[in-house]
Amino acid sequence: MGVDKAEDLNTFMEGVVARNPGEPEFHQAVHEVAMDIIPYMADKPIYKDLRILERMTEPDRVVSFRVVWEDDKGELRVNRGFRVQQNNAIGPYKGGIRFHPSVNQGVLKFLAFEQVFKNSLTGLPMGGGKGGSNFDPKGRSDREVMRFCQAFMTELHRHIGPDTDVPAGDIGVGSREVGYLFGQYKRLVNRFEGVLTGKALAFGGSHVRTEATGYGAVYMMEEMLSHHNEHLEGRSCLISGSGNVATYCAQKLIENGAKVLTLSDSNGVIYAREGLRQEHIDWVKDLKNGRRGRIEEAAKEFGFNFREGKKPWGYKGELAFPCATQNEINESDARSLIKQGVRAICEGANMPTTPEAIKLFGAQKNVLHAPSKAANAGGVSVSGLEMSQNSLRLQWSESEVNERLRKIMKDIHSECIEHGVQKGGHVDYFKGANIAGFTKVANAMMAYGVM
Ligand code: NDP
Ligand code: 2IT
Repeated sequence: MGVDKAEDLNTFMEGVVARNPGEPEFHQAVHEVAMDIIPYMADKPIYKDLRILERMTEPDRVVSFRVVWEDDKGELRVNRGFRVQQNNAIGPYKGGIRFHPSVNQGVLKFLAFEQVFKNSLTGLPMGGGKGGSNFDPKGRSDREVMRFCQAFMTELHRHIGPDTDVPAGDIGVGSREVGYLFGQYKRLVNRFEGVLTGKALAFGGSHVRTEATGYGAVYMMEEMLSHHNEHLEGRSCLISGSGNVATYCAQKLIENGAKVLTLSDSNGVIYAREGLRQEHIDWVKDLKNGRRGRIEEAAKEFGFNFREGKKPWGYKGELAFPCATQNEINESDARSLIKQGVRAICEGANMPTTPEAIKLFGAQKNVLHAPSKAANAGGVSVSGLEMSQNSLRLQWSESEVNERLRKIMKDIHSECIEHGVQKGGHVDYFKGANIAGFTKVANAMMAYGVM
């Protein structure tokens, strides 16, 4: 980047930081995009004159509300709920809901901002949004989770709708929570409509939505490798997390003959020297969705190694799939992965790599690195397909949805190549995804005039 552009970036980021105090994850997400978009706009003054990037960093609106619910002991609990409606230039706001104690406005603004670019990349008509609460579902009974979801939706319902804003799951929100949320919405508005995605198959859900994010990340990895004349088969893989994204990522890798060495949760990492098998993944899914236990139990059950408080990045593996949470690969994790010969990183989680780690990977010409907004777009893509099916009042077959998902991930990869290929053939997937995601939204915003 030239001196002028670097100055532009600094000035722009100073403004973002001043307008959004105390929101470091949001600053980080904007910086990651602005680094590529500011140089891209240098010879396109129209974007700059119309302050498109500045407008994109300002959410259309942020709704914050009180959620009061009763626990099993009859005590009242108070949480905070949010919905960030970031941008609806190309379609209704669309994005997940996260229930985790770390949720705050800044975290949801980073996720909503990212979602705008991701949803644009899918090629489907979806704007970007994100919501959630600092509610911690861990250790809560089903009934407590139900009462919380009902209280949360009692406020949220007035802000969403099938053509306005369509939430889905994210950390701490899976099919159980989507069921409770959808049931309460339906009761409040007295209409059966596709206001949430990730619904169960019995009430308007789509085949492959549960699997879509993990499968999509593997399809993305396949595309990256095959672009470089390589394959998944026989490759050793490190996966973090053991929730929705991690388990279906593992499942698809195993199906493709790769060797999955690790899974993790916030307590530590399990390591299977011989590789995990499908029966182990099924067991982990039951553990997490049924008993809601800890990953350490899988180590005890199957004799795997367990390292408390550790992440997978200290192990040797060729392909890394961070599938837990933001900033889970820091500079020293990146050094360790590079030292152990990592070939590619495909981000299942949102913004799992710190800026310092991105820089380190970027400096290695033999390391491929797909950013979350491209690599995990499979989930929201099938959500978009769920919305289409709901509008049609139809349900497509599993193979039809899976084929569409494959095609969308292939197209996203092509878009990254189109905008991200560098001299010498190295692909900057971050740059490619940022530019491709940006242009569609920016052009729609310009068509609407000043607003
Ligand atoms: P789940 O709630 O199903 O699983 C989350 C997993 O990540 C759990 O193993 C959890 O461990 C671990 N985790 C969460 N927070 C932390 C933390 N602070 N430190 C260490 N481990 C943590 O969520 P998902 O699988 O749905 O989501 C995982 C990631 O993928 C998130 O970044 C999400 O935004 C992203 N994503 C999800 C999509 C989806 O369709 N579900 C779509 C696109 C992206 P523990 O149980 O100990 O908390
Ligand atoms: O981060 C994400 O893309 C999601 N949590 C899925 C969003 C969705 O609307 O399916």
